[in-house]
Amino acid sequence: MAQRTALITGITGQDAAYLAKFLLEKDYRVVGTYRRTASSNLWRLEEMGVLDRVELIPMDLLEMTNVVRVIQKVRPSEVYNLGAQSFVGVSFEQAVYTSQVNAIGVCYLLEAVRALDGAARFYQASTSEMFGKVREEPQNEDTPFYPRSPYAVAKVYAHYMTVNYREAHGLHASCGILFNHESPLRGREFVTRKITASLAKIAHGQQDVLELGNLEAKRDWGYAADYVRGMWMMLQHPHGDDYVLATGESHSVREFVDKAAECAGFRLAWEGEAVSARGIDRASGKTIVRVNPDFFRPAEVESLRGDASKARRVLGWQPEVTFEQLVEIMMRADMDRAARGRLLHLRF
Ligand code: NAP
Ligand code: G4F
Repeated sequence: MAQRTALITGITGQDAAYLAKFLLEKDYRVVGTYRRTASSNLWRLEEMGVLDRVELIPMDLLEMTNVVRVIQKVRPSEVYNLGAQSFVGVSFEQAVYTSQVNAIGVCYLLEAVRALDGAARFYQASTSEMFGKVREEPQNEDTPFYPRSPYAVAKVYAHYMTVNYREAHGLHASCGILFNHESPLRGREFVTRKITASLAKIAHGQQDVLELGNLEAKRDWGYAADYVRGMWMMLQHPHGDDYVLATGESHSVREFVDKAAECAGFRLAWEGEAVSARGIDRASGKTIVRVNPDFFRPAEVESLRGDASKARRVLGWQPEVTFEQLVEIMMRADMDRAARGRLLHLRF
């Protein structure tokens, strides 16, 4: 069989690093697109040991001519659209930009695939954020959407546009409605990585306190490596379709903190309620976790829990890493980084 070519947008991101490694192991030619920036941000590909095996090509989802030329030049057999302004918090302040990248950018890409010959299989990174103010629990492919942020609204547009190109133009296009998935390669602005990096720094005497927003928000957290396998499985199925990928378990931010603190060698006692809540290290009596209202969102997604039974039934997909294992993996990686002085002090 001829070698398959996968084009991954957003190659500098978390998922792309795991997906690139996964596809290279299956002998794909992997081409990754990145935005031109003043400083290099290829550290994730380097950590995965694949930097020199991925072909890199500059592409911005905001520039339609660029998108079209990249598709024509690479002639991919599979396109994984992972590029996005992916941070929900920022989308409230950058609603227009987020819409242009996460919604219109996807339309450019779908048009480019259609114009080539429509043969490339297409994966769109849809999200559990689309369920927002949830209408039922757990959420599956038939649960109505109720997006609660500009990020999620833009993703709903991209989701239905992908469905429409499948139905109207016959593209092999699939949407993965992925619940939160994390790893040691997660961006530091997301709550899980913020927790593990900060607790590691506190354990190594490099930081005093971890400040968080809504401790009661609940998410269905899985491991990124499990989820990129699911993306690939969707494109191997004879027909494009939409699938939820999730663990089926939901945990609060507070539970994540408790488990991570335990892995970092702390035992926390909680005092106070809501914005006055504090996590106190039982051994030293010091407050190491507190709430800062600046980290609350104008509209919150309170609780998400996914039902991935369709992906299990049709694709044979299921997650392998549990919540407890995920926290351990992330905490171990950040303790190691902190020990080597590799974690900058960031305040977001
Ligand atoms: P991530 O680490 O934030 O990576 C996002 C990637 O998109 C980065 O490479 C980023 O480049 C790129 N990007 C941003 N703006 C772009 C633009 N204008 N043109 C081209 N590329 C652009 O996100 P992730 O966690 O890997 O997630 C991958 C995808 O899945 C995203 O679409 C996200 O919305 C979606 N998703 C993620 C999760 C999750 O829990 N991780 C769940 C559901 C859906 P820079 O490095 O230059 O910023
Ligand atoms: O880690 P988060 O920023 O992730 P969020 O908003 O769930 O979005 C992530 O998952 C989505 C899938 O559902 C993706 F589509 C999206 O691209 C991204 O990868 O926040 C998780 C929860 C929120 O409820 C937030 O309010 O944690 C709460 N939280 C509490 N304190 C905090 C903080 N979030 C952040 N980032 N920082 C805090 O200090």
